[in-house]
Amino acid sequence: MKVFEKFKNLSDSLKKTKEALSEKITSIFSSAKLGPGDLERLEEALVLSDISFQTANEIVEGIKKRVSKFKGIENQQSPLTSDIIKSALKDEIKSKISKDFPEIKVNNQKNIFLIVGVNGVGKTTTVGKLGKYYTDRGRKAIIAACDTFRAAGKEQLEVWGDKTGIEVISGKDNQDPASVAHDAVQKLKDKDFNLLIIDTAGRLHNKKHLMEELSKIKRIISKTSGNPPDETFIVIDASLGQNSLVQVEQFKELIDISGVIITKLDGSAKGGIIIDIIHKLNLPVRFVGTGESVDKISEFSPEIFIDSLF
Ligand SMILES: Nc1nc2c(ncn2[C@@H]2O[C@H](COP(=O)(O)OP(=O)(O)OP(=O)(O)O)[C@@H](O)[C@H]2O)c(=O)[nH]1
Ligand SMILES: [Mg+2]
Repeated sequence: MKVFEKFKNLSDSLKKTKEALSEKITSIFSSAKLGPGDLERLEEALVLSDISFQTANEIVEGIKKRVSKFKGIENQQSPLTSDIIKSALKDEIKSKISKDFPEIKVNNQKNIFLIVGVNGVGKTTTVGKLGKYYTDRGRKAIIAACDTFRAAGKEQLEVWGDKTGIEVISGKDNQDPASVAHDAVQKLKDKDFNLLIIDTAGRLHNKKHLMEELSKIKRIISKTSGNPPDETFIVIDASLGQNSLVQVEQFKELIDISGVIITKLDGSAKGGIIIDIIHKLNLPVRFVGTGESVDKISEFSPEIFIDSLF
């Protein structure tokens, strides 16, 4: 496998975020030499690009530290060039998102991924895409429809099964989703499969019974397979910006989340939240959804992210 195939479409899907960000910062960097208010304006521009106030502030403070000659800006002696500030900005963001996270847990074992998140963010689509992604890379994947709550929840996943040729484990309408999870894990154990990806119904953190249902699914997975899911990925919709950050925080309080998948990056200018997810929430961003069709998924790379934005 060529390395860059893992990151197919990542750069393209950041186009809107890049345009929005550069539109906001270009005027700041348009003069060759920067004046005293420029870093304040830069901070505002970062906030407008859906980076949280706290992180934007830290980035600007970091730039000040990086640029040893910064005093020159403040008293307007030997002012810094925009190139220096731009490269300090890039380095500062890079340092915030380049963390030593472990690899995604796909190994020689039979692995299980649980996919969670609020309504409509792109969970089912992502399960279909991930099934294909890993099948293309030699895994023997099955997918399970544990959304027995929404009418047509399982049919939607079955369509993905038809599209990709991947077997779908599903139950009856309104069947306890934990029992579907049990059947799926049993199939993973008994048959020649080595990756199970489980779709779940959309839910809000404040719906207590739905969150308990999720805990039950996790418990049944652990009991049936002997281990908790290898990965529990929360899916968020990039177009919701900082709101999706709140969703991750709320889910994180109730269940263990091991990584984040960001969908609809192709249609959003709010890719700046990626910085907060990694820096503030200390969670890896594992995949991004870059369109509706089956191959529109990419692994995430901090280096490509930075290089695409600046
Ligand atoms: N442009 C774009 N659209 C996406 C992407 N991922 C999902 N979608 C669209 O988002 C919509 C919702 O996707 P679903 O997969 O049904 O979302 P869900 O989270 O399973 O929804 P519920 O099960 O109702 O909670 C669909 O129209 C998808 O085609 C993406 O990466 N890019
Ligand atoms: Mg769904």
